[in-house]
Amino acid sequence: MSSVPINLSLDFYSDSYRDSFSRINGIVIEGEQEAYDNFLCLAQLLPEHTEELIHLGRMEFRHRKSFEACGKNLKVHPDLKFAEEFFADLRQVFQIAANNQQIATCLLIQSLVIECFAIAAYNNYIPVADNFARKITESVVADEYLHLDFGAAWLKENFTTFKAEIESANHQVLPIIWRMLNQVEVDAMTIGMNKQLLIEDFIIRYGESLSQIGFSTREIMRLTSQGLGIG
Ligand code: PL3
Ligand code: FE2
Ligand code: FE2
Repeated sequence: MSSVPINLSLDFYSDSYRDSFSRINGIVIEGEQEAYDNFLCLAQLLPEHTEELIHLGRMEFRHRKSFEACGKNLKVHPDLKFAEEFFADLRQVFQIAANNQQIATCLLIQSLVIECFAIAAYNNYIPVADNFARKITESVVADEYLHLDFGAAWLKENFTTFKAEIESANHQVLPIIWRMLNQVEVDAMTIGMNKQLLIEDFIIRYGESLSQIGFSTREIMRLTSQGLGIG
């Protein structure tokens, strides 16, 4: 894969680029912070994996710092207020599940859905990023695969017990993800990303993970089209 920007006319210092980047940068900083909080919460819910989950959480904290550096490099202030609202619904679903000790739901949200969303977004951003952010994002995305693997392995091992819970969590969360994607579409386009590719990459990666944990192709079609308006 070539790393030449698709959109050669991107000006990383233009007002419109920096305006959109302030929201995107806020989203990834807040997203990494929430991922950190979620892994620490999971560390308490899964005593036999506490150490590993704290380790994964610490990576998220470093990701936050790394993306803060990307904003500073472009002299952009991340719009954290926007970002907090952006994640509010997803955070609420996670917190309710955590309070009810619904481990499978929490893992599906953080380790599958959010990580697949992040991997799709970061991989789409890398070819159009400035040099500084590209290197950082490449190293961040390598970590995100580990976070995805953790959840996929646990859900696979406990698939029969939690199949119905996983389906209901998917049902609750995917419409929120599509809404978030629509909300970020214009800013993502301004920084050179492509919404269609982002959606495709998310569906492919998420579908592959669902297959890995035990769902059939037909079930995956139903699960991934949930809330897309075709399911
Ligand atoms: C999990 O480790 C992190 C969760 C972060 C979620 C980020 C979602 C990104 C949404 C679309 C913006 C992509 C732009 C990427 C630029 C760095
Ligand atoms: Fe991360
Ligand atoms: Fe992660």
